[in-house]
Amino acid sequence: MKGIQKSKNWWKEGIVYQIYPRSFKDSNEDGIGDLNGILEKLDYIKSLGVSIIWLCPVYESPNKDNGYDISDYRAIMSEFGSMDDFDRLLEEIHAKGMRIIMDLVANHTSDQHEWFLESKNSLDNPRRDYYIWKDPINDNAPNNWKAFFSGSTWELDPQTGQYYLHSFIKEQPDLNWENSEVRRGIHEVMKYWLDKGIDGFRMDVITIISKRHFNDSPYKSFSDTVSKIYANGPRLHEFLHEMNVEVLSKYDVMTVGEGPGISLDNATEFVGEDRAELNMIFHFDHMFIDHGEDGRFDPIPFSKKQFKDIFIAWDRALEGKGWGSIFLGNHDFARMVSRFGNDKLHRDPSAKLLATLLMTMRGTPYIYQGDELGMVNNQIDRIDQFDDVEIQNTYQDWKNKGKDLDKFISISNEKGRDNARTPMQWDASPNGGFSSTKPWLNLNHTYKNINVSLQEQDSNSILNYYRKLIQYRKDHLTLVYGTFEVIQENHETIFAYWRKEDENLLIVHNLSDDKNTLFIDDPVPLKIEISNYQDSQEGHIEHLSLRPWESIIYRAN
Ligand code: ISL
Ligand code: CA
Repeated sequence: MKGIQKSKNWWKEGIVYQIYPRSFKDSNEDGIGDLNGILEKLDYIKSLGVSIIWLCPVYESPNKDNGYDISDYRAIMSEFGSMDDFDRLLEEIHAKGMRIIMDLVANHTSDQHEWFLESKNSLDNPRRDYYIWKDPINDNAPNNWKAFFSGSTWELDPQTGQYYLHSFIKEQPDLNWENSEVRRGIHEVMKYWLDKGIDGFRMDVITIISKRHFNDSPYKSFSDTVSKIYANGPRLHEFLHEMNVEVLSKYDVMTVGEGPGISLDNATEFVGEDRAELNMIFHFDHMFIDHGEDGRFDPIPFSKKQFKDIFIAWDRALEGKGWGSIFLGNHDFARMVSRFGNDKLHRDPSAKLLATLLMTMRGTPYIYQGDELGMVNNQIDRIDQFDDVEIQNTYQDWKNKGKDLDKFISISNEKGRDNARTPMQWDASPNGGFSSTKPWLNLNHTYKNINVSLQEQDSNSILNYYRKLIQYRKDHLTLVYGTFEVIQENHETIFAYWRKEDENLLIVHNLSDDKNTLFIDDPVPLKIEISNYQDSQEGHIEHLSLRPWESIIYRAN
């Protein structure tokens, strides 16, 4: 078989666990998760069997966007601890045989970063050109661009009379990557952390660092503006290649690039083996499956067939050319079991099915904290109980436009980012074992029934199912390097595929609240390896009848 799928690598065999530090574990009773909290829970993380930790931003930040607005790339946010705490955590992670990757947020900084403070100081400041400044046009913003979290992408600086570009909130000014000093500055930041010994980066909205032009967007829909104007600018791949040559190629590290605008057609430009850019990317085709023209607050229905087709198409696009990343949730989306499973009638089997999908498709699996417990979406009734700046800004926008605000709250409960950001549910004690004081964001209402402590005691729990699956993936490298061959591709709800290499594994999932039957051509004797139901069918099966959300890993002899 061809190239990339075969070449062995730790980041292909690895399983990533994503930590949102603010919500993982509070060690000093201020209601905010921190680095020492993560240190306290390293044995728990290790017990999952995962091998790579992805830490969301922990750098110094005014926290307008929870750490994605960085004011000093070389310092730790004081709420999270100190550089000594970080160094100890790094050492312990390595001592336990795990690795750690960090978030690199390089499209923008905080407006409190010294580069920006200097840049906005005067028109002729040496760092003026570190950011993107434009003159007003007819006393107005330079163009009609909309920011990701609503409003214009332009903010007027009264002191110098120019506007600066911010693709996200106004406290996140975009860096000017055309300036080689900016690029060198970011390379130095990367080296600083890599020289400390970290094992790689997840690169935040890396697809939008090269700006195409600054003309009006002719597109009505925001997603078109993003994919056709903001993302994939003319020098993007040049910048990524340069970063690889100058920095990444000198270390044994992994990289995963994030951002809108990555599509089936251009994916291999980022991860093609011959490109020397990135190892992996996060595309959003399945994550935006329910986004209408106006994005997440304009939700649309989707079918299970669409969902499964996206994974099939992506495996084909990367086959032999690049390596995939498999994820169903992160800190930017609602809980995966609430979106793609059924968190009411079938929470247990559907959470286990989605876990099986993560561990058996081709690509490196990423688990988001709490998903290993089957954590579900939250239920909030008042706007002031939300933290997320995206929710707050969009609420104001709806309010100004006279739109239905009750509907907005209900969409935020279903789709908003805060769902993923409530504190980790460790036990049933008053603050869920996360902290001894009131947490920065209220716990999800389910924490008394869904928590680590309860699931540790139950050999059948979702948590223990994750452990079993992870161990199985580590013992069966066919799940990493084997082929991916879909059967009965047109089935509306059953997703079934072979993974073949040293052994032949058939994985079947019924993505449905109903029973469904899979017809197997050329049946061979099948033995159950892992199943989320008792007494699943095995043997010589022609018609495989699957119960709601039943998911089975078979081995053929
Ligand atoms: O998730 C998205 C929209 O719902 C994507 O369009 C987009 O890639 C995402 O908003 C970018 O997210 C990343 O950068 C943001 C930060 O707020 C997110 O937490 C981070 O993951 C700005 O740094
Ligand atoms: Ca704390």
